[in-house]
Amino acid sequence: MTARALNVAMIGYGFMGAAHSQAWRVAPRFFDLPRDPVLSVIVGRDAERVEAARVKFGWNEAATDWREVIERDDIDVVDICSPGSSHVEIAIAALAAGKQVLCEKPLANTVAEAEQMAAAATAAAEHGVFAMVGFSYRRVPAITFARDLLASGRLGSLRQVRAQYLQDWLSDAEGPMTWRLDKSLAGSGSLGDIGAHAIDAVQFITGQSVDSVSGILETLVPERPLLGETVGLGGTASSERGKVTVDDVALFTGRLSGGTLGSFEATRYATGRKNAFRLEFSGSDGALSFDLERMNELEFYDATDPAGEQGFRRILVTEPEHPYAAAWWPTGHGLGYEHTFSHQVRDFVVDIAEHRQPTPSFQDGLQVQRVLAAVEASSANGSAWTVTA
Ligand code: SOE
Repeated sequence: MTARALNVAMIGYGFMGAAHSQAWRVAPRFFDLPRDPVLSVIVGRDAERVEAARVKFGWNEAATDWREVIERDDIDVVDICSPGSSHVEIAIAALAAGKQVLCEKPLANTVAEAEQMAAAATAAAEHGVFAMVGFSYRRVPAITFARDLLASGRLGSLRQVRAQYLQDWLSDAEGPMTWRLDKSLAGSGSLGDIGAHAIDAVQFITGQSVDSVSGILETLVPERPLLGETVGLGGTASSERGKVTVDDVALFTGRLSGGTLGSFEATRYATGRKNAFRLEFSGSDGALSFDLERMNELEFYDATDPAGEQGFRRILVTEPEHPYAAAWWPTGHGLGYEHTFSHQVRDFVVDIAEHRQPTPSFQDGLQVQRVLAAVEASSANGSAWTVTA
């Protein structure tokens, strides 16, 4: 039997628009889905550029007014891939119009916006209309598997967590401005863009929430050449300079609800580190270590092994019994960044078809937003610093 069509409208066509387009296209080819996603409408403000994106990413129609699109009866899902400043308005309007919503992370630019979104999502869920936030790394098989190992008690009691998200694409101080460096569009810098992933992954894997933090934020390069265009990662530089209004580096410590201590670092200035999202969990009976630059592997240390045989073992997370792996390639052939978005589509479609709240919910997104705000507050009031006597 052919699955009923699920008509998707996607707002935005930059980096995330490309990743989500691929996922909507590919997920139903590898997973048996209860609904069949149709790439119906791609939406952007610039008619010419959104039409070019439509052709490139394979959408049926292009449109420039998201308000008109979300009112259409033939649209089932609204997928928000535009900058953070637009999330609150689009998500709330889409939920009110009865559309299932997938929204890129971080959920919003402020806690107040995230609270409004979470309230709208709670109200909509009562009518079978659901909202999910796109913390796609939860769907890296090794990360899901780390969560499973921890939940099964293999690490004993968890004592410490280390999370680092290291990139270097801003390390050239003459690199151009992008919307990601403008607080009014992005909300924050490394903190919200990649630190949010670290917070979500730690909370997801440990099942604990980050309840208090002490942090410092720093902007290393305060001005950059302006771009001819403001949205997207590319563009041509002009001779004018724009002010960077977000953090470049975020460092913080956190206490988790179960008593575990965490240290966190998010930076786009880690020279030589391209997309090193590293997580380490130390427990009384074992430890786990992950690095997104080697995303098919999970290192596991079993402290109950005989002393002479102890050491981190490298698990290739590509066996059919590993999360998501059976749908793809034979053992050992490996997955990449884009697969996480296909897994996200798979889980989202299954949950909404079964009238179940998908995770992470907007409430989960709000929790991450509260942590981001707490780090900002801690940095602003300087409480992280004690001057050496
Ligand atoms: C998307 O999930 C995302 O967080 C991007 O917004 C970041 O810029 C990227 O580097 C990691 O993935």
